[in-house]
Amino acid sequence: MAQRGTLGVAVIGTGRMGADHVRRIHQVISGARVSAVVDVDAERAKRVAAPVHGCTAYTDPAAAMAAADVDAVLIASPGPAHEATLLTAFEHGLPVLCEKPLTPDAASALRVLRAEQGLGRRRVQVGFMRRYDAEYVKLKSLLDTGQLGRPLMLHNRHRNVASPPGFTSSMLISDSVAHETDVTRWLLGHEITAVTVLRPTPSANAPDGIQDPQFVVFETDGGAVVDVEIFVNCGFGYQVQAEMVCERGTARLGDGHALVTNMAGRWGGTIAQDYTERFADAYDREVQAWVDATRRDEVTGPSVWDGYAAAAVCEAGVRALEEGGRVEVELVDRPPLYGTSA
Ligand code: NAD
Ligand code: ISE
Repeated sequence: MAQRGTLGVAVIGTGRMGADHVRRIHQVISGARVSAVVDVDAERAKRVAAPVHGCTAYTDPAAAMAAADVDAVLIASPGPAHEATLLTAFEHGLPVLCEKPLTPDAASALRVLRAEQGLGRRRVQVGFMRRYDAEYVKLKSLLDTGQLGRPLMLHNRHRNVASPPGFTSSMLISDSVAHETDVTRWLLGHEITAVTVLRPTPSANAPDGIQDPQFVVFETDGGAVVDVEIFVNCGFGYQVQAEMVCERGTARLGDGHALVTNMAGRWGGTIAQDYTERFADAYDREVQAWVDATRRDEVTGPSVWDGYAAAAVCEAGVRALEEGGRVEVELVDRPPLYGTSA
């Protein structure tokens, strides 16, 4: 397949992630340029567009998608706005990189899936960037060699310094544990079948009324058990760690031992403070992979099926949090468009 010229990208949503992706496309990766930015906040869109030569600021996603210099769309608006933007992109025949979550619930994710199925081809890469993180990629490769044997358990720790304003107890699952639903499915190649959420006494540092931390347990259709400690007001740093326990050994990532210092009778290192620092390389590789595939007229990486499955697991997780007990995950049959493996 012949490679297209430089891809004109419309970045929709210019908040924390959107502005970072604009910088990345403008300054870090190759093969694409930011030809449009869109934000319902006109001033913010103009501010983000200003340093980028040839970039037009819009407030209406549909207007940007109709522009002649827009070949592809990167969605970084909040989750509830994704469905409408995805469906408009489909109408315009545009390829999409959509930040996680695909949509905030399983019903809307399924509508997107059915719409993409109706196109008869994949159009969307979902922004589960951990699949592009060097450590996760190494862990996946090791598991795929079979040297460690069959995976039995996966322990995850996911800690943020502080939750942003408006963050709710259910968002610890739908916004944060969404990542662990994806890495679980991807690393193990299993679907998650049931979710249980345990609720320790909230940290005194959590905003009033927020159930933080939570301890989430997944069961999978391959017989594995997976736990996730999610703690979004830990105060000390941004930490994502995982240990896979297999029949013949274990493998662990995220200890952050890149640079160890010895000083004044102590040894140690630093802890990243947020995701833009911890996963900077992963975001770069994710967006470069999307641009490269799009220029070959291909779609790779996490699919709408993966986004739908994550939404269904998170929905079960939120019910488990609110009602207690073990909640089974309901999934429709996987359409052939999305292959056979998580
Ligand atoms: P944010 O609130 O900082 O920014 C969202 C921006 O979108 C705001 O500027 C807002 O005005 C704008 N907006 C709202 N509705 C819009 C619409 N309909 N059309 C266009 N613009 C609209 O949010 P954020 O933290 O940047 O999160 C954006 C997305 O990125 C979310 O889906 C979030 O889950 C995801 N995210 C992913 C990661 C990751 O690690 N992959 C990290 C953080 C956020
Ligand atoms: C945020 O939206 C992300 O996706 C981050 O990666 C995650 O660590 C954080 O908990 C979410 O709120």
